[in-house]
Amino acid sequence: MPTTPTAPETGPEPTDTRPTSTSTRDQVPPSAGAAAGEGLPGVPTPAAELARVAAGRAAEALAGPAPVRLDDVVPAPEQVFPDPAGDFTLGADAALRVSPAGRDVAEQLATWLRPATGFPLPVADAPVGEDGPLTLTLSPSAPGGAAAPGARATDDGSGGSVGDGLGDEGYRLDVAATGVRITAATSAGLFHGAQTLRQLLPAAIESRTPVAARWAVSGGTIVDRPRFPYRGAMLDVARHFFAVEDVLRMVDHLARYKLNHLHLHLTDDQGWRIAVDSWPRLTEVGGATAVGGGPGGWYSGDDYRRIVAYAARRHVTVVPEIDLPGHTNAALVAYPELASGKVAPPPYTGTEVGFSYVDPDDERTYAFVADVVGEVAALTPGPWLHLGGDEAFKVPAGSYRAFVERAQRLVEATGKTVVGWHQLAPAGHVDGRVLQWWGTNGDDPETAEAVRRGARLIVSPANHAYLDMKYAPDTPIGHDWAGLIDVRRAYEWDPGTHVRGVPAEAVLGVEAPLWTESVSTRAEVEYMLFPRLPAVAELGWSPRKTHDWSRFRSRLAGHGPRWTTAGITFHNSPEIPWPVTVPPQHRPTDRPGHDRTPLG
Ligand code: TNX
Repeated sequence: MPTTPTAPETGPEPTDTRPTSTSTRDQVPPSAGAAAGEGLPGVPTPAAELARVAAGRAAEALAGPAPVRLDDVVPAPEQVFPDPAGDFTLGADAALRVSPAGRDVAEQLATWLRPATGFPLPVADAPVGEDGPLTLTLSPSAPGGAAAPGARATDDGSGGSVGDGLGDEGYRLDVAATGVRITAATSAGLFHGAQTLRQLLPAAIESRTPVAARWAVSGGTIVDRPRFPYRGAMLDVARHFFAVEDVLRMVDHLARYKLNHLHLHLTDDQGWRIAVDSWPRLTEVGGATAVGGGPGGWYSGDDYRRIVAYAARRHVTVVPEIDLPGHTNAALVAYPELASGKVAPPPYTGTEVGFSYVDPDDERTYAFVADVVGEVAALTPGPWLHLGGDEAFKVPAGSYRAFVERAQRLVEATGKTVVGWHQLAPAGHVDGRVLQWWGTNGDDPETAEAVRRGARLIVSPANHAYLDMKYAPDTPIGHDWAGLIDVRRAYEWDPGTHVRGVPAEAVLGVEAPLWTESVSTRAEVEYMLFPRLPAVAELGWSPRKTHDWSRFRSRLAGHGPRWTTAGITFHNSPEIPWPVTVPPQHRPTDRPGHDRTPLG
């Protein structure tokens, strides 16, 4: 049963007070003012050139930076129709007008925009059709909309044409000199449209304190909706535990880039992180350890509900994972009767895998599985429950299959849809079952066969989508067993065609897992996420037609100043042509104090 959260939402409140830069002056490459040859007719002298650049910059400082282009949004929108005559500037007296059902999204948008602008931005109900400077319209019959006359779509036709419905998550954003209107058929669509508008404002909008800037938005229309319905990231809270606030902040990161699922890897050898009332020692004993001997930790039912509710408000669905039958040492320490030898193993704080398992031949194991999945399902409003299933190397194939088939039915009985790592493939199908493929070689006949039997696929190729892989040999944290994953490698693959024999229609979407054997602070999490998370987000959201590495890297470059202003740690990858405002940042710990800076 879905559980309604009772506690009021308290998210990571904005507290960052560091000064920010607002001018594109900083975005001019150092060489931009370099002089051409001296004294030649028609060629400026160095002094004249410097004077010209200085005058240009002075004018720019007065006028404010050129607005972000509509086609600079990440992930790339499906269709973009620029209108240079339609630039809009947000003024101090602007109000947000919203159709009543969209009120919550309007309140969130106002919360993002108030700190930097210093504007009051009141939110008022508005009947459909009565536009103001910022209008959000939620209308179940919202059309994809008519394009501006003579406008040229960037769409390739594969994702539908202008005028089609916006679907469950699509939106339309119109910017004219008189105002901005966001239209959607669902509040998820409206929310994605609001995130797009946030990106179209100057990077200074991320400041937590008022900034004097011209809050200009490029004119034109965006009509946008996702390529895949499932776009996610995973946080392993078992190897190292992460506080509720850290998880909420990760939800904010996902939501910025229109990712809509947060998979929490809640249990593993090194720790059990979710309270199960009927088996209390799971957290009391099994929650007290972590990789490297750290203190561990766990989420109470209320903690977990708070995460789920915070995510839901941002249109992110939590996918809880209880990893079975392997990766269970913490559970065996707490309840030795679940171990095949009926003796508690020592707590495990190393990083090996594949040695532990619950006893598949003992009925008590199935009572345990039923209780755990029953309680976790009851705390989880989303439709998914992830059963793990990976690396149970010590369980013979026949026993493994029988265990998984029974466990799948126990999940089904809770009303949730089974998700599991692709090792589940040989087990019998249950309705709607989803496999998460994490291989490194797209030739996987067993997975393709499970798909023929009805399974759908979330694709997480370890050599492209694993965020715990190092960027480069000198990345201070992370693994390299699946290779190095720089930003280009994270971007250069296609979830629709990656696994041979699996048609694009069977692909539910894409997910980027972050395993945390070597990741233990919020800054380290962010360092591994950024800038690769936006690359994965774009693979999940944008039509294939927009895929273009050289455009992507330059679009992504503009996000560096946003992350800096928002206090988000990121890897200053040499592949991205960052504007010079981006400070050198080679290690996640380079910025003392940053780890404690929450984000709204
Ligand atoms: C494999 S991928 C695992 C995890 C490790 C990870 C490290 C998968 C389903 N299992 O247990 O943490 O590699 O990269």
